[in-house]
Amino acid sequence: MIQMDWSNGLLQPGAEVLESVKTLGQLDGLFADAGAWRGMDLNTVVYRVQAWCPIADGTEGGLFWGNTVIEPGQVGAEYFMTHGHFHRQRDRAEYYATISGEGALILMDENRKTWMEAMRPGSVHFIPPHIGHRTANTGKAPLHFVACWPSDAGHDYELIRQKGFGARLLHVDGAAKLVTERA
Ligand code: S6P
Ligand code: ZN
Repeated sequence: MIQMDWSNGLLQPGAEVLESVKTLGQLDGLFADAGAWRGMDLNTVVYRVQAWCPIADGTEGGLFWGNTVIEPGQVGAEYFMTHGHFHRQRDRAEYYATISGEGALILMDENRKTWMEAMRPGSVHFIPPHIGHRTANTGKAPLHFVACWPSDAGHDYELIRQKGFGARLLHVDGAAKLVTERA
């Protein structure tokens, strides 16, 4: 058992809780506007993740629990966002549930068809098998959400690192708009 603060999703640190922080500098190449990225303080924290892994990574039949906090911000017109990934075992699904803030869950199938679901306090999202997923903060406050995924899902970042998603979430005319990448 561990303790979670339901007001923000944060887990009590412990031996089974892994923590990571991603700064702008660690997200080189993620955002479309490289010029805007270079002009920013690269020590700026974009997002933090905690993952409770009570059994070994890769174990079939188990579950992991985690939370993500994405800071508000933009690189050029593009909202602060996570790397995004497919699960290494592509047929593994996942749940996300939003605690606070406003954002978007960006989803992409294996043919690069990309769509989004709005994230708001209380929204619960099912990420189906075979679907790449990334989250972005479209609001002015931190976006907090929790997640639950199979312990044998694994993470495949490579495909998305190389090709990105089929669309980017941009701030256009005062609103969040999913803009399709040109081929
Ligand atoms: C794990 C789950 C989340 C993400 C986190 C950061 O399956 O989807 O905990 O790891 O939101 O995103 P990313 O793409 O950097 O792992
Ligand atoms: Zn995932």
